[in-house]
Amino acid sequence: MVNEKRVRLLKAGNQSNGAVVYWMSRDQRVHDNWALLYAQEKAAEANQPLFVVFALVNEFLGATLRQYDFMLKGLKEVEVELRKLNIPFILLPGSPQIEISRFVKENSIGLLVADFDPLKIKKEWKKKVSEKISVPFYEVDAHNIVPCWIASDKEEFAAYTFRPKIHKLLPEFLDEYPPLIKMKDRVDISPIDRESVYSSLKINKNVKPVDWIRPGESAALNSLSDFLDDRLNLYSVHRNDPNQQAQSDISPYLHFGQISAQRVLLNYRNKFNSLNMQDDFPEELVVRRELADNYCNYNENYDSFDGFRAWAKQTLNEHRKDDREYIYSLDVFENAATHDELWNAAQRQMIDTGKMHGYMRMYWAKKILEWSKNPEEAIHFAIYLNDKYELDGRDPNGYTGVAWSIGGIHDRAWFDRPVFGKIRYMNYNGAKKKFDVISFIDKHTS
Ligand code: FO1
Repeated sequence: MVNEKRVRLLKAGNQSNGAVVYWMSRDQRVHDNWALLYAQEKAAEANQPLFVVFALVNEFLGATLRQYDFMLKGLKEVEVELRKLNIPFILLPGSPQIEISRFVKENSIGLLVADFDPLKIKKEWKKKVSEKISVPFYEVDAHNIVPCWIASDKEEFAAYTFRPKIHKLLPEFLDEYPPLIKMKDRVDISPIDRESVYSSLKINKNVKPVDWIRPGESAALNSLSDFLDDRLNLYSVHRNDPNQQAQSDISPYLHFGQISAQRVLLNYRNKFNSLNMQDDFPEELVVRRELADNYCNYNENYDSFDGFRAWAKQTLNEHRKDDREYIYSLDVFENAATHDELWNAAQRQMIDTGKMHGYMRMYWAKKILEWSKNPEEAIHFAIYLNDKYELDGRDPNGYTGVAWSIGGIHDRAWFDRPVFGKIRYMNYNGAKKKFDVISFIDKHTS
């Protein structure tokens, strides 16, 4: 059974005598998916068929061919895997508020389940769908281990205020997933004409797909076991060294929901037969990631200057008129053409691989603050570039990372200095103390 605390009713309604639909969006996987498990429970209770639908939008927050390629290959695997369980998967191109509500009506669907997502665009989609349907509409947090609304009912100040809440609740929610069961009868639906759907996408095709990572649920599980078996010790020692392949590299899979953080933590715990939440990896995977969902869920200005805390706004405002040694346009940043070879190398790594190293992301964003006309422009540039080139762009983690770097969200005030004010400063010399910047630059200088 799915823990009821993972579920909340978005819209009441009378469940009619029809199939149950899981509207898949954030959690694009078949196994380890609480939203799909809950939808199957409801279908079994009502003795009704179960459909999974995915509303495919033409352009999602600036996503390019790079991200759509990764996502669509993952969805292909979802469709094949669901068919083995007699669960039809339907791709609905177009705007979700129209397509989902139309699907519910035309197929006299009896109940609708969606997965949780703190982003504004997703809340808007759900609001519009709620207004057009009259059947019960549930939302399940299939992304977080501790459901976002259970972990905290407000915007948290920092990791140290949030961590104890997560640690206390984790035992209740870190439970094993039940298996998805095969539905008894096949429901045949017209196969998806993928080619026409894909060709109708109006996306920027200049940002090419990457080839270093295989998309999809099974590749995600393989990548996890490789990491746990071969690279975990490297991670704890070298995770902040951009020259080592020491990061887990599962963030693209987590972003598209091709693997669940709960599966990752369960496998991590099984490997050690115990779970020490003080370790770096669980801290990053659970506390930091759920804190990002908390920030985006409870602060609708998560992607702008207005979302910053009063102290940060004040200090940045005090320094608006400071001399900027360099001021770069978006074009100069995008083309990695600043005066700083380290910054340029990080930008090229992101353009070439779709994944900038975690340590470099902080340096990269903070330098955009230092070399932009004002903080608003810095945030815009950082989000634009991150979402255009990162595989895991358009994610609460990304917005929170930019807000931390440029607006000190979840960080404390530091010593006052030009441009940054009390926002934590990072510079080339600091990076040089941490890792071999010359070889990082050589590696990423085309
Ligand atoms: N979610 C959808 O429901 N439909 C889409 O067509 C869609 C496209 C898309 C493209 C790039 C990307 O990074 C994310 C995309 N998402 C889409 C959302 C994604 O599934 C995640 O829910 C959010 O980006 C993270 O919260």
